[in-house]
Amino acid sequence: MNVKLLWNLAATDSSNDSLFIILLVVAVLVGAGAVLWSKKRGKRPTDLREDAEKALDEEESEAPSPAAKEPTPPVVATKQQPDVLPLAEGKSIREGLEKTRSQGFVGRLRGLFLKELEEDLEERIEEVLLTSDIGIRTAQKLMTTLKETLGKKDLTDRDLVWAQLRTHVAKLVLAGRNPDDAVETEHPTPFVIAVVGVNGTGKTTTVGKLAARYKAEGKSVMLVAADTFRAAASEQLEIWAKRADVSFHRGEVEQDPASVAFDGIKKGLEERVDIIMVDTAGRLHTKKNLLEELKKIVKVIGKACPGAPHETLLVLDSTTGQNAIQQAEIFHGEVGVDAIVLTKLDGTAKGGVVIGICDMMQIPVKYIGIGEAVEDLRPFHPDDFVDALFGNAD
Ligand SMILES: Nc1nc2c(ncn2[C@@H]2O[C@H](COP(=O)(O)OP(=O)(O)O)[C@@H](O)[C@H]2O)c(=O)[nH]1
Ligand SMILES: [Mg+2]
Repeated sequence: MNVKLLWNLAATDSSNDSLFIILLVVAVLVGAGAVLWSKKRGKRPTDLREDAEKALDEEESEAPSPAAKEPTPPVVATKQQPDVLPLAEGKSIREGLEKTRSQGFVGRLRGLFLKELEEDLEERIEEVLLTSDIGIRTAQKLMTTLKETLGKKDLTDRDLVWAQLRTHVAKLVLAGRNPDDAVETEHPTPFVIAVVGVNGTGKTTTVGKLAARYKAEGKSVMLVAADTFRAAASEQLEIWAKRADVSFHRGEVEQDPASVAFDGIKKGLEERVDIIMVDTAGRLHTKKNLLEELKKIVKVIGKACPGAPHETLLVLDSTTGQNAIQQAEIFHGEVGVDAIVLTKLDGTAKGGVVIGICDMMQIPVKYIGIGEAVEDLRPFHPDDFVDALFGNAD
């Protein structure tokens, strides 16, 4: 429509109606023009800004990031972690064994002697030993030796009985130890340790604590998370690796645990670490196929590094008492166990199980766990153990 025509119309017709129509037409024309202009020029400024931001985002996500250029290496470099755990002195072995000392068989024996001496003391001692967590066979052995070394009369002599018990227990817990153990021997490098045991016994915690211990001794360590059943298990080990400032290898989700162990050991060989520890899943000893899988892991470890594992460490939870002995028998039968770690002695009065395990298995107990802190995993020294239990009879 012509603007001049409109103007003439307004000029010739002075009525309000025509003025309203003219204004309406002008408004429509201006609006349509604006829309056309905006279409021609592009989008609204706010749209444009949003689009620009989106494009930038896309560009960023498409640009090869440094991480995307190379596949993320499975080994987590932990060198930059500053919070390396120092090995504090921690509680004493005696404090860690307090429950066994006061409430367990040692406490019960002590109780017998604190009371008025009873006629049937011999039977009472026997009863305490037989119902303790030492285990029946070991308890019988202890009782027989006591009777042989002490006459009936001496069995009522508190100091004599105590001294004899201490001597015999000290002999039992030496079982399986090589007299040369005290001598520093040359280990192959890397020294590969397979850590096995039932779920929840404390394998991962033990691996973490050992890593911190080895690191404090100046050794380089690689931890391998071959427990692929739960993602949380690998994460738990990774946290320990970071805290101890050691290398770590985990597999892909649902990767075969044996192949994770293989890759981890190869990685450890490449990094030339001193010690490689393979943490495994809690193979329920009652499930045959799971034990078969554990055997496969052990075999594959040997393929990755001939002669490995140089040590198969069985972790047992001492709070399970006699069950721990049963587990030891089964694991030893299936994969062969070189040394035992008995955890959670701080939380139980069943510390007598250490004596039963040593006697029944004739495998050295190498470490004991007396708490959750890093320093609470202690090398097992038979003398200290016996001292902590029987020392200062009062
Ligand atoms: N009190 C105490 N707790 C421990 C000890 N060793 C391990 N634990 C705890 O036992 C639980 C199970 O340990 P974990 O290492 O996950 O067992 P895994 O399933 O065998 O790997 C964790 O809560 C640990 O902190 C110990 O010596 N004393
Ligand atoms: Mg675990």
